[in-house]
Amino acid sequence: MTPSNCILIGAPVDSGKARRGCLMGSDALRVAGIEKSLSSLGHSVEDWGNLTPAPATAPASLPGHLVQPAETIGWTESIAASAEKAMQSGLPIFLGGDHALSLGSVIGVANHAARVERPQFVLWLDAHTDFHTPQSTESGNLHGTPLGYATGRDGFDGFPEVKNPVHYENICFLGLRSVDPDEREFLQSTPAHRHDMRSIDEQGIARPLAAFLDTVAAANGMLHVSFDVDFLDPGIAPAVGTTVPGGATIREAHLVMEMICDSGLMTSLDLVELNPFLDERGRTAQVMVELTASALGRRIFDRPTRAFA
Ligand code: 5AB
Ligand code: MN
Ligand code: MN
Ligand code: MN
Repeated sequence: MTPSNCILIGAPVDSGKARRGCLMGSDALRVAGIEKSLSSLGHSVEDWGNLTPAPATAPASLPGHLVQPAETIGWTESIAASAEKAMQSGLPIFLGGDHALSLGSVIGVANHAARVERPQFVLWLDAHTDFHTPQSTESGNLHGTPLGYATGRDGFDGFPEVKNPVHYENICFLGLRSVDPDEREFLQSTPAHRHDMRSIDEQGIARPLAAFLDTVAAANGMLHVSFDVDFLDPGIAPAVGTTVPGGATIREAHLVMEMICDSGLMTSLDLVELNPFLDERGRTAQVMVELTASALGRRIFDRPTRAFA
């Protein structure tokens, strides 16, 4: 595996939902040893510290039930700017923070991809599809909207302009098991690749992922991986506000990460939704760090470069 320049970007976003605690996630991932685990694999690691949101106001045209829209608009601006900058010199790893972080990280990396004239792909590891708009979300929690935003859906008044929307067919969801009726109806009308837990039970997790990675490779795409803690089963990852039973096992998750590593395609990564306040002796933070290490080269034995085809 080619060594990367990993750029740790703390984004302690906590405005994406009413329940607080994700702001501690960035530091918990550091305490769990993310820097050392990456450097011991031969990567260089820079830590850019924790970002703060740009000052922002929410326009009156946004629906009134949204939770903290101004803060999320500000975060989106500062995270997108930092993402674009980091893409020029390394592989950014966004240490969240809740999933509202990805409104900024995805548009930032997509702007970079457009500049270097490569298509942007997104692998969404999550129990949820996060495809809402400010109008369709019932909870008002913007951590349920990053993909709706980054694909250019209407209704995000006051948010930074999405200059390079991600194409639906360039998105692959793995781990779905909680999808709201509006998201479901809309997504079913798009060519996004959706793999719910039932299809993973039926065909395993490797096959759909291998097919997607092959598509990314064939297009010379850039691959953003967005890893929501609730992709994992709450039994192995309890530190999350939105637990949904029936998630990925520890081996399924490692296999996903190992295949991502073998593909050599990942160009940016989000680690989001970790709420250390709900953790048990740091074990969820530890699992996230170990899975990140698998995505960046930790392996049991050496294998041929492409373990799948
Ligand atoms: B997460 C729900 N769809 O909109 C909503 O954890 C949950 O970033 C969103 O995936 C979960 O509130 C957002 C019910
Ligand atoms: Mn989720
Ligand atoms: Mn597919
Ligand atoms: Mn999510």
